Amino acid sequence: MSNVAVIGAQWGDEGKGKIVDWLSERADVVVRFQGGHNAGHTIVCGAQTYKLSLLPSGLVRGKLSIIGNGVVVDPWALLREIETVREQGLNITPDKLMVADNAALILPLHQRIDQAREEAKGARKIGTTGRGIGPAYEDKVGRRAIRVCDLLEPEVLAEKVQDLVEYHNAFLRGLGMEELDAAELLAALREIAPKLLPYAGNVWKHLEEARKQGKRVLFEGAQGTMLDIDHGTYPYVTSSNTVAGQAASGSGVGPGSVGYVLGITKAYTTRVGSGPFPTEQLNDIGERLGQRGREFGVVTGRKRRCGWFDAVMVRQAVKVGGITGIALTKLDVLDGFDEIKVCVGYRHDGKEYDHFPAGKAAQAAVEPIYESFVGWQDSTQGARSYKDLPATAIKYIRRIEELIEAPVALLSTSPDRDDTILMR
Ligand code: 2SA
Ligand code: MG
Repeated sequence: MSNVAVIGAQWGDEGKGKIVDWLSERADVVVRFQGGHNAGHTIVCGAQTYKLSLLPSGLVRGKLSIIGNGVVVDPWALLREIETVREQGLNITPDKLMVADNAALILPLHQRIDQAREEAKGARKIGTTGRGIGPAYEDKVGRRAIRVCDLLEPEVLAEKVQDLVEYHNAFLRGLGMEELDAAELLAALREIAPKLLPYAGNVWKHLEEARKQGKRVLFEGAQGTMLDIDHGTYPYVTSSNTVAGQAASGSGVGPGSVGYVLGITKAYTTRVGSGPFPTEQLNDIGERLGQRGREFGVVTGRKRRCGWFDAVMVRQAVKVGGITGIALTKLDVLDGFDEIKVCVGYRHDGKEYDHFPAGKAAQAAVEPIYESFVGWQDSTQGARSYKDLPATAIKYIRRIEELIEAPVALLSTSPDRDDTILMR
């Protein structure tokens, strides 16, 4: 196996955690390259269920796990998560976990701004996870962020904290909100520094060493392509690039090192938060998908919106992200439906579209064009071989492959890692 990048091909929650876990057995290093503790990966490992947010899933299998420079790191959340999984029996030490010294930090002020903005927007909110992701990336791109390495340089840290607080206080004053106290923030950072710094390291050099030694790297994506800051349903997106290209710049390797790009997609569609969702089913079908699929957010517990599989959207994710093959998850949630629908195009303003238009109004207004399938009554849950699948389910999978123009390489038939069928 070459290196592999695992990428969400929808709006997140496609079941990446399980697939990453399945693949991490064959990998030497697992790397997160974007997002932060807004991600939620559920990993079922024997009797234990781990709910990871910021930690790379490879830790569950004792693999060297890396948080790359493309991730925004909340050091308090990271240490809390390390504590939680320690209590579940995972021993996390600096020789198993490395955090890029050039990664930007999420600070308490970012979370405060994120939540205050969402509240102010009311019905027009993005539906963020409230973890401070957007404001932290804004500071990074604005060249003001505090980075992990700043914790090693006391004078630089003090100066940067002062500048950052002045910048934000100008806004907070304007909004009549309580201003930030630079001394307080500096003290909090100095306090957390000795707990975080043992994990800090030079990630790109480490990955170069791994490459020379022929080690296999697994890049673990979070969220999904339709939440990508450029390619997603802007502005209802997260604040990072979620596509495979980001695996390179978000960890410090060349694009050629990313290897096989495995896109993960559910056999239907879900999204959390606001924004367009052409195939959403605000009816019994959506309810049934949500119940059977246990569609609740890992981080926030929010109920996910549910609808039919959107082949146009996934095809777009395949193209913009260079997806080599697909892992199709949660097929069993469709068991027992008499009829199953798949979106194969959109209609808007008297025109037909074979892609998701970029405009906000157009994205909200497109009407899906459906192809209808006969469902299957047998259970596909836990199937471990292709020949165990009903003929109509196979037909559904084959048609999806045609529509999205990518092969289904893996089929996941339950949260259990062993219930995974290698299709080709
Ligand atoms: P943010 O917090 O700024 O990244 O939110 C912006 C949008 O991105 C969506 N988003 C997600 N969508 C699905 N899953 C995510 N992770 C958690 C999970 C979510 C949870 O895996 O279950 O627990 O609610 C995730 N993270 C961000 C978010 O809904 C906004 O639409
Ligand atoms: Mg998730």
